[in-house]
Amino acid sequence: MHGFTQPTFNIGSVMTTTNKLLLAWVDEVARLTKPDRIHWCDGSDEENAALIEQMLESGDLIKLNKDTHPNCFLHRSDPSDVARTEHLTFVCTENEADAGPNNHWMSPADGHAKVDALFDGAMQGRTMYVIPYCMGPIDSPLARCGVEITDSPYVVVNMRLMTRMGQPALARIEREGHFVKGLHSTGDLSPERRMITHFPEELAIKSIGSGYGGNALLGKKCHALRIASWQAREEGWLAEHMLIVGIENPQGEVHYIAAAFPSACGKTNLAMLIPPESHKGWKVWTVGDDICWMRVGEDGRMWAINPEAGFFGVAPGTGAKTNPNALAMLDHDAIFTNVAVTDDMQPWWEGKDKQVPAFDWQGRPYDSKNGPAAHPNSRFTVSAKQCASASPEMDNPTGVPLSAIVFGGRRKELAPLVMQARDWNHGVLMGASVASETTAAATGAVGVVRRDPMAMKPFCGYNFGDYWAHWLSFADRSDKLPQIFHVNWFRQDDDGKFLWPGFGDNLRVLRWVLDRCAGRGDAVETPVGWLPAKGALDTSGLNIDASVMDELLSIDPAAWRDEVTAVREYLESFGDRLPDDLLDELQRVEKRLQSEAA
Ligand code: GTP
Ligand code: SPV
Ligand code: MN
Repeated sequence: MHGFTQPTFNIGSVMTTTNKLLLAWVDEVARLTKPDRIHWCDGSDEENAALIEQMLESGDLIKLNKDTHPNCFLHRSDPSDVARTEHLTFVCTENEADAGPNNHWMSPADGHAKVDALFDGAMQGRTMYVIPYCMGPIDSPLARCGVEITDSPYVVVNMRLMTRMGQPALARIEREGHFVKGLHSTGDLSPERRMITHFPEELAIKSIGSGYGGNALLGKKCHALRIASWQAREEGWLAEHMLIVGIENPQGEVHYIAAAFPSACGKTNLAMLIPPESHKGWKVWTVGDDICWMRVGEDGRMWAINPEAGFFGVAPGTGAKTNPNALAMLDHDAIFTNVAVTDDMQPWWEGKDKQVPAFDWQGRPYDSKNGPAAHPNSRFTVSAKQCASASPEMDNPTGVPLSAIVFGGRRKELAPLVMQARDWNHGVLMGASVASETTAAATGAVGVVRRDPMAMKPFCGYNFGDYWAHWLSFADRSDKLPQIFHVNWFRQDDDGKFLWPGFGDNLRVLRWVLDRCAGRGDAVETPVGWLPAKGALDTSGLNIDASVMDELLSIDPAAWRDEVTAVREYLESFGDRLPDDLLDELQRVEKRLQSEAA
């Protein structure tokens, strides 16, 4: 006997629910996890203030300088809990092949048994928070609701910034009668007792042992990508690891682009870019910086929404030159995780400014011998409303129409600055072939090239073979699909210096992309795709050698033949789930590369 008594519910004044499913699930979870209290989150300012007060007292949050950064707080996570842990992330499907070789698999029975054993009594002495949330504009047919149960007040205050959380979400859940169930506990933070499990057939998530980002804010990667990608396949849409950005030209026309880059490879930066000096009259609108849900509309175009309401962005590298829009939104009402602080308690990270850090991300007096002051995966959480470039379309229930889809990776070599796919199927192959150097966003080695198809390697909730077949199926649904491109901002010279200035100057590349979508923009054909013709990319006002541009905008057929061999080996590892059309497409690229050699 645990001496367990039914906790008192604080429903009543503001929050209550008539949804029997939700009540029964909350009750079932309470019986398993045995919290001292249950709190239904309404998302109000008062609730948020009380939680922050409580975390300041417990030391979970540290107040930052109230003059330079009003309402900003620092959270230092456990030093063993600073990034997503992909080796502890599981997709639990009845049939192993449905999860695919791209996921760690467990049977649902095994998954539940293992994770429930860890949840048994996990919330003793703690408060259990029930967080109803909506991913996407609250009145959008593309939006989907979930409920996260957690014992972490840090998760509650982050979910409030990242999602539409509280009463309106609960009202929608009651109207619709269904929701994604996400159960989370920080447990004892021991990596040995950490598991992030997904049950797509039950629309359920159970995550324990981590308080960090994508492991704990279940609306984000767990729901909006792993579970949603599964739902999207069943329902005929796409849930992707993509930013959404609107590009306004001097004539006042706005065109939208969605772009998939792996974690810490430039989505937030591209979504908020500020045009270079030479680009008077251009403006960039941020619709989303991490996740995109899209479907073909009645007009045949691809329509996209950002299911999130805030940004959980990489801090290091965010500076006045690189991403001024991001820097400006971080001087009030923001939560920082694992950044350093100056002696007057301003948040600090490498690349921010010339100030000197006093304490590092672990709270130790800063000493360069201990490595960077801010953790390389330190992050900020902030409401999207604080972004100066936030698009008014962010709340549009129908979303925005996409002109282009861009894939990309972080590659020192090989991949040119930009190339265009010949058609949709070739574009799907381009996406499926993406490789990128690993970053600090996940635990493990950094800088190792790995395949990261569509930037979804850690996030696709089902077999990649089926996923590519789903992508290919869109070719039959419409003849007005976006054009597909591939970019690489990260080419380096022999000294490890970036060849392309990146950041604001990436607009030059997006302009060529949009020109191509409009049937303009000069291009040359290569075996792997269309590249900008000489002079087609506007480099006015840019101090860059012609020889560097040549290097960025050419391909090395011999290196690409090796690449394509590696791509074939990778794709074939998906066996009979690999769609024939994708292999046919690959074969066409191989043939073109061979005839180049002949
Ligand atoms: P997640 O939030 O992990 O999904 O990452 P993200 O794709 O949004 O990456 P983000 O924009 O935060 O960029 C990650 C790192 O790449 C930061 O340190 C940036 O400064 C750096 N970066 C972004 N864009 C560029 C670029 O165009 N060139 C170079 N050299 N670095 C860039
Ligand atoms: C990523 O790793 O791609 C992120 C951060 O955007 S997390 O929320 O931790 O997934
Ligand atoms: Mn991401």
